[in-house]
Amino acid sequence: MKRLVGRASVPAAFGGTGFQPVRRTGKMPVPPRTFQNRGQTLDHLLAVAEHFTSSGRVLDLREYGNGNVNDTFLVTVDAAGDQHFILQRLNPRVFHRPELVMENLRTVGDHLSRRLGRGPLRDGRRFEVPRVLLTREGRDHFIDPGGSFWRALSFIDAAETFDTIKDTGHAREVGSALGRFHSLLSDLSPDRLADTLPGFHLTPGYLAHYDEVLERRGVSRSPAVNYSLRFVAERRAFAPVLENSRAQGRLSLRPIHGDPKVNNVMLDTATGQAVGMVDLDTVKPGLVHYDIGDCLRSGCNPLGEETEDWEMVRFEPELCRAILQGYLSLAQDFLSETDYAYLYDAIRLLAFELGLRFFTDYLAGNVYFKARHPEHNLARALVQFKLTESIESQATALSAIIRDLR
Ligand code: GN1
Ligand code: MG
Repeated sequence: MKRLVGRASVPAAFGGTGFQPVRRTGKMPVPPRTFQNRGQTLDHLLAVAEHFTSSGRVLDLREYGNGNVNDTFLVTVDAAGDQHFILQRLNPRVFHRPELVMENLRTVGDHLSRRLGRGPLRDGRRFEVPRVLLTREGRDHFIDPGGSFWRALSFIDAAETFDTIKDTGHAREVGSALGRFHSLLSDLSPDRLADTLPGFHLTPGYLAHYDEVLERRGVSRSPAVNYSLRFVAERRAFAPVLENSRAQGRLSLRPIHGDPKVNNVMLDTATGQAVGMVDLDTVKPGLVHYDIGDCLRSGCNPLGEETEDWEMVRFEPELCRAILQGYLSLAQDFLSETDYAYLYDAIRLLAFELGLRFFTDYLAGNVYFKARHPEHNLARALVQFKLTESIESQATALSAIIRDLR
């Protein structure tokens, strides 16, 4: 977690003097992030935050985390109990039915409380996900006069997240958090969850959208763009690998997290053990392969997805082994032989898919992912394409790791 320093450091976008996202470690100085809620004043944000405080005053409000989609703030109050909470504005361009997102959060939260309420976990650990906080009027969200959808979540205390994996111990913890999450939800029917993001992680759909954007907007050529165009063209046939298997009934839908990247796993600050998962907006019915692939593409790239050294990006097989070990230590029971058969493809596909999504958004003019400069999504795409290449070049070794862990 970023340290709190007083209200003085108001993000530049809110008229403050300077905000530098803490995690960005690129070589260039980081310009202030562009906000999709630009124009909202700090006073407005404080007023929104106050709707979610049953008692106490808001002492501090600051931008939090590095999400690419929603606007997230950490709020500090002078209440006797929980002193921090997370305030978020859901991005309406991404979440068209925010009320369904809240419904899923409630369904998952209730299910997890029931499961965790049965007694301590076998390994004696705590495991938490954020709780939905209500407004003073008892609602799970607040719509401001401009129509923005706001909600508040509890803050998991004494825990922290990192943007990249530090070592194999950390990797095992990240994998185990996802394994725990899947295993705790394995008895929740996916039919109970709404599809809050139709098309999410359906690679053939992203490819069709890419074709449409290319056709509609054209593209100005550069070496990086040419590389990306070729990269996608050469992998078109691979894109439907998971969806075809699902259509054939070989893989089936389960509740998934949807975005289990490294910085969505909370680690206990004292022990380093995984104690929870955050960012549950993408929870929905899906293939566990999306989650496993996404967790690995995020966790096995030590340079991180925001690096500017894209040519140096590498998929680290020993981190992959450790993440899978952690994952399978808790999730082995519900994976079938067929599930295992698609794990390598899932690793390769999810890296490729995110690269395709970033590249498409660059071509479309940065309309989905927040971008700090016009080429930002192109740079992010190159990182994922390079990662995909590294995965492909280690296909035999990665398949052997999966076989060994079976
Ligand atoms: C987005 O907003 P954030 O950072 O939690 C995206 C994920 C991507 C991720 C890449 C709803 O997540 O799918 O993997 O960026 N979320 C959505 O960092 O599209
Ligand atoms: Mg997310």
